[in-house]
Amino acid sequence: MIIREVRVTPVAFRDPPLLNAAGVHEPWALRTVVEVVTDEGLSGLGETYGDLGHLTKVRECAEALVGLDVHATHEMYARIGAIVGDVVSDLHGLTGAATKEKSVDRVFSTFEVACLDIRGKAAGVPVSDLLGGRVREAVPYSAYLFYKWAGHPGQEPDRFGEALDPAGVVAQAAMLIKEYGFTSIKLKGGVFPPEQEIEAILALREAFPGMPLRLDPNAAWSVETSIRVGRALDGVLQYLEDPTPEISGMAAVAGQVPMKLATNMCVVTQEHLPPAIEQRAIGVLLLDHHYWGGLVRSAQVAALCDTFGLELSMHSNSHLGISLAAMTHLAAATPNLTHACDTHTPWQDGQDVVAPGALRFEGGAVVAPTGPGLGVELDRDALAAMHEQYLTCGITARDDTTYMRRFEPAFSPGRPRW
Ligand code: GKR
Ligand code: MG
Repeated sequence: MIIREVRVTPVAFRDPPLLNAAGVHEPWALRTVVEVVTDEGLSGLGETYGDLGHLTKVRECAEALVGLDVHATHEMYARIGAIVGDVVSDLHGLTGAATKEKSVDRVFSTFEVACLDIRGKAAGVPVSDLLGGRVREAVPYSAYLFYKWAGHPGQEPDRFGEALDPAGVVAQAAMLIKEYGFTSIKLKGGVFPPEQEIEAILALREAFPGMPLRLDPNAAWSVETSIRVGRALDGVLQYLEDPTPEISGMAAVAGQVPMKLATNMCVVTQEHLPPAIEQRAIGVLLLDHHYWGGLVRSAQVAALCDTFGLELSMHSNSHLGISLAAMTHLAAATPNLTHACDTHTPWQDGQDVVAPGALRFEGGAVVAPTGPGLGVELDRDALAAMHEQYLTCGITARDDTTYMRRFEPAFSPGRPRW
């Protein structure tokens, strides 16, 4: 099955004003949709970041893959590595520092997923079968809470409402749990002084007794602050995610707090694993196939984590249904991915490039598609409309900090901040 054509389409969709350590989400989030078409007429889908620097590399690589067999992933990785060349950074740093390896992995991932979609379709099996087969029929996701403004400044409030204090956070959790049935909760922190975020977590525990809780300040705290917060939340948190920057900082916290530390910031490529394991910096790794080099490489990292006794969860950024399908296939086929995964799906509020119906939440879990490939199909009208939004929205790269500074000119995203 030879690649005959690769279509690359950047899209934009509305995003609420979600707050984080880097600033606040802009009114539009960007993604790139990739369609790989073979000589036999089969096509496969991938989804990746939409930032212009990354998109440019995806476009260059798309041309270089024409003529390659969809099974030739080593050759594909080599060609992409030669083209990506240098480090391609993002502006927010919320998934850790960019490295050359990570830049290549980020571009490769989307093509790899599209090729697995094709291979699944050709064999008549779901992508999860190509990853070893499903060990769970549905993949649990967590209610991913954000502090947020009522609406973007100058616009009408959105339907999610304001969440700037414990009561607002609890109300948001209740809404997401009612709509999706989630059975665990993650709060994005690093927005307010840690004492206020501790209060929010305690309010969640009171409102949802027994439900696993996580807090993720995206490395906004010093080692001392992280230890203080970790001890204050003894017995309350399932895990504490990226309290402080760097493997060495996480290692200094890890031995001093009662709960496990998780990361999607200090361990983001293969080269980070040996020092993190040696220094016992983390107990949980958040996988993300978008920057861990696709589904097969993520499965290999999962096996390595099993060897070294690291637990697994899954990271997300604002995404659409192709990514949700890929995440679900990976999680369904990864035995040691036992924590509920993150997803931004509720914040997209029904906007999607995939035809409705293929992916559904039941009791907070997405039922793993059982049809051939990823099990999702493009909604071409939606794709065209979202591409038009990309062309007119005026955003070419996610920049939470600059957007925040429009409203709070003195805002500083320095990490650690507290
Ligand atoms: O969407 O603002 C956000 C999140 O903060 C995201 O960008 C992070 O990468 O979800 C992520 C995380 O767990 O760090
Ligand atoms: Mg995180």
